[in-house]
Amino acid sequence: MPEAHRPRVLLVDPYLAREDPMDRKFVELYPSLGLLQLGAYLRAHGCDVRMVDLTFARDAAPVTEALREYAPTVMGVHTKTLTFERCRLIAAAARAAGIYSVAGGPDSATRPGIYLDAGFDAVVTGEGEAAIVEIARAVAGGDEVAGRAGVVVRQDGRLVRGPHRPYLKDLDALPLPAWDLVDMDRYLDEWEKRTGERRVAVLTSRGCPFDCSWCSKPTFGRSFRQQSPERVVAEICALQERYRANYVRFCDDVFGVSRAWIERLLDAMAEAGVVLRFEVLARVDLLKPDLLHRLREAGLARVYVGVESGSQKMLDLMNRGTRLAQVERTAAALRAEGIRQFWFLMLGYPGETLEDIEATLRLFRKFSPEEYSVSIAVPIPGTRFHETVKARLLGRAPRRTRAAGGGALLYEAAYPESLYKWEQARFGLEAALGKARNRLQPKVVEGVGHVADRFHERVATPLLTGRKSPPIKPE
Ligand code: B12
Ligand code: SF4
Repeated sequence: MPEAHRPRVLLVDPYLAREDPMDRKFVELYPSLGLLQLGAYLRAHGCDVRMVDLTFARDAAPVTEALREYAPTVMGVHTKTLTFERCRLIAAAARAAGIYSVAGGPDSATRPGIYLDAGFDAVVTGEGEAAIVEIARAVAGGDEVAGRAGVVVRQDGRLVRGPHRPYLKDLDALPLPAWDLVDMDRYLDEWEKRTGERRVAVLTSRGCPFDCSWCSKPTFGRSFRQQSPERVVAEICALQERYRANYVRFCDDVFGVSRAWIERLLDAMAEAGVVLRFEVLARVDLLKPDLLHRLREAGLARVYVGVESGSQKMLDLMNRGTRLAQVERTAAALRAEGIRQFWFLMLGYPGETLEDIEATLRLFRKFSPEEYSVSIAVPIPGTRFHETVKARLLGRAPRRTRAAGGGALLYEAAYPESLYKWEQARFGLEAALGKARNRLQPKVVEGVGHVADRFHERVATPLLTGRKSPPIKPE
């Protein structure tokens, strides 16, 4: 394509780490793989690409500068609920500069109308690669964008949605992410300072075939596609050669849905002589002890697991598809292998009683995971959970970060918000006691736990719920 007709695309990551309400120390920083993938694809399809990554910036000024200096054909912004307000400012800057703006990513896919109202010209609701190329070419050629697959625009006040865009079939055909679009050294230096390791993010699949009733999957739905193990190893080798990466976070929704695939990946890594440490997010039903052993030998250092609840009744209500016996087996195997475990737990899902919460706390106490997060269930629009509680929503703006992050109660649940907050604090104390077990006399630790339990039973529960507490059973 002649240089003059090449569409120029400015990609923007509006995430500003310094403004993340989660403490900067705890936020894990990786560049957006979605945008790096779009950048590589756009280049492979004849577009010129630049990117403004605000992660380490002070404010959004670099976007205005790039709009002026680069004068792109199209600006494409990655959206998360957390960054909505900044997206609005960025869309206004593009409009003022007369530049066509497109939003994509999880938040705008869930609520495209809000983004169009905020000033974006179009929203891409699913997989972005083919859609952004089509939009860039259409805008450069003065063609219509409305009606294209996977694209939503507003016309005469009405939302015009194009048909669903089929997902890319062959993920191996995608070019390697365009890491050069961001300041990789800055990310790696941050990691090296914090952990001594050069950490990078890698994706081996898109989507998830499971169907947990509270999970929102706005971009890839229930589609599930995997790269070949060879392609994954090629990406890791490139990251090692170019950036001296020695730790990989596999960013898949669920790592290793197929055991045969994991075995092949481990073989391919061994064949290529890849030496690294890595972490994954996985399901307890997929992590059999013998597989964990092999994974640990290959460098598995940390596993994020969605334990969610210590009550089988709750796991069934959530349609998790996991058994408590699997949770226990996996937690024990992780401990035996010396692999760090990070548990995700959820409180306040419909149907949960105080006894169920107690069961979750007991499970937590039994295994003392090294890390955890316990959130208050967030009903995300489009999920079955949201459908169930729609009539009982408390009308709090879902975009409030505290709420979006599971720190606030968003619907009229069985108990008041104060009870859930108190329960979160109990998990905090339990975690501290778990850590103290190695350092203090067991009697002291048990004593503090006992006093906290009695306080919960006799004071906190009656005060916060107006009901008697179920008796706390000893282990
Ligand atoms: C890995 C991951 C992380 C990693 C790495 C994040 C990163 N920088 O990429 C870490 C742990 C650092 C992380 C942090 C956070 N995350 Co996160 N994360 C994920 C996860 C599991 C995968 C993201 C990913 O790489 N996907 C693969 C790529 C290829 O897909 P994609 O990004 O969606 O991009 C595709 C399309 O969406 C689209 N697209 C995306 N952007 C654009 C832009 C344009 C213009 C177009 C046209 C298309 C387009 O095209 C892309 C290619 O097809 C998702 C869950 C999920 N499945 O999306 C959650 C998820 C994105 N994270 C989420 C959240 C809330 C966060 C945090 C805000 C948490 C916090 N601090 O409280 C932070 C924000 C940090 C940040 N830098 O933005 C939420 C966002 C929900 C929402 N509505 O906002 C998700 C959806 C999880 C969830 N269900 O709650 N996260
Ligand atoms: S919570 Fe995890 S396993 Fe369940 S549907 Fe969502 S991504 Fe899949």
